[in-house]
Amino acid sequence: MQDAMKFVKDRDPDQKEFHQAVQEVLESVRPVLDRNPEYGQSRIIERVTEPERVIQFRVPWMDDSGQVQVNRGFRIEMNSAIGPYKGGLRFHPSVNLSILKFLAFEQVFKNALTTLPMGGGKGGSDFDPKGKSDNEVMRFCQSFMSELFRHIGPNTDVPAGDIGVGGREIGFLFGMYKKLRNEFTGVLTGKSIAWGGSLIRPEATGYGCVYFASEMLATRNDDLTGKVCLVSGSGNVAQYTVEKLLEMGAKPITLSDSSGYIYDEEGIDSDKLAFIMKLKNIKRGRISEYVDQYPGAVYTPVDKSLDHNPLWNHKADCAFPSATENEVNHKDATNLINNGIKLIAEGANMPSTPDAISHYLDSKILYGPGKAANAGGVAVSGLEMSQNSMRLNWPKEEVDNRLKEIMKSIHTACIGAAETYGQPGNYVAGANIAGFLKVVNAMQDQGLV
Ligand code: NDP
Ligand code: 2IT
Repeated sequence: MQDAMKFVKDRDPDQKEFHQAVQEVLESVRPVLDRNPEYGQSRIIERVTEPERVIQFRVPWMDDSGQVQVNRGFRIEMNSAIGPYKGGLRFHPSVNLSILKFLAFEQVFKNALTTLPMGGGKGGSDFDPKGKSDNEVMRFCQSFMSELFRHIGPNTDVPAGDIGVGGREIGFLFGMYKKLRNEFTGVLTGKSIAWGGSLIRPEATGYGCVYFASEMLATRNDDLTGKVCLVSGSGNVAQYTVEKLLEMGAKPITLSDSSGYIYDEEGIDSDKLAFIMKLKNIKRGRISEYVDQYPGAVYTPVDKSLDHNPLWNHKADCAFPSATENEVNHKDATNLINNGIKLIAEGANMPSTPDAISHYLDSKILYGPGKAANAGGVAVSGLEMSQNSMRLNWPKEEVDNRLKEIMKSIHTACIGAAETYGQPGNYVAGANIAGFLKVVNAMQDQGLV
């Protein structure tokens, strides 16, 4: 196993986020490899860590002032053993091969956990939609799709949203794909309900994460009623996490963006959430504006000189990191635990650093890693694909019930795999082992391809 990690690091020494994601999975699946020498013989680790295909391309576009801009576009087609490549597109200045390979690698096992037939992929661009006009975003999306279209398709690779890619961007991307291919197909998910989308897809990641948290709490005869919750981010995942928490009778007290966070001691109720949704999704404003509207709340700007994020240092029962990778470090984990946190459920991908995760596991709190807890988004994307294939739309209740069942079955799979491999209650080991087994067994069946 150390050889496999060395193989991965030597090949791409600079891809530290990718190494972090691989290291975590390898540590979890060690007992699986020990019990099943055939995986070593077929060099399954070296194969599963190597993308099937990496596409990188130039994305030229013209801004509103007539200047030519040049961004980079990517699509990592990581693994297609159990279905077409599936995973989001991220538009953020931090996007590079390491970030997208970590996300694609996580996606492979997450998608396997959903029980639906989806392989794993991820893509995006270093384009920053912040501060851009709708027309600039449209021109960028059209240029991006004018290359991506030749690599994707409803049975090949089905992208969706992620950071910086929501309904607006999916609309522009879909329009260009349709024009170039002269085909109306389910090639992207997260589409508007009026033209092929699924009900509950916008809500799915946040709702799913809260359903997963409820399942975890139920193992300790507990539930979300009255629980004080810390939520980070204020985008798609954070918003619908708060919405479902409120429905479950919990009390969310924080939200953030990359500039700072708000703390509302009285709780972010549904009126306040409606304000946030309008602020973030329509006005594309900043979370700091919350305190202008609700002066009882406190806004704290990011202070890069601190060794911790003060958002994670409020007394609370549950935490839902829902912004970005490595946003909870060891010091934050210590603060959370010292303040009596009972549960952490990750809406974001890899939001906790490896030493934060060790701390959670040592302290025996309930910890739901992203690839299990946030799988509801891609699960409903899978349901959108099914509906598109049938040319049907399921009612809201049906999609929501299927989402609930899927989150329940992911929870059961995690618990089962963790127990089988001697680590009861460890959802990291459980998620990694259950996802890994499904993917690598399919790879073994399909030969050396
Ligand atoms: P959005 O773009 O809707 O929102 C992202 C939020 O996170 C914003 O509040 C943003 O603040 C904040 N954020 C982004 N980057 C950083 C950063 N570097 N530092 C601090 N804050 C940051 O994205 P989503 O809500 O869709 O995604 C959030 C997380 O959830 C990501 O990790 C994503 O991979 C994951 N995820 C998303 C799924 C989905 O269906 N959308 C499914 C599963 C996981 P700002 O506006 O300042 O950038
Ligand atoms: O990280 C993720 O699972 C997503 N961004 C959703 C991917 C999808 O295809 O819906």
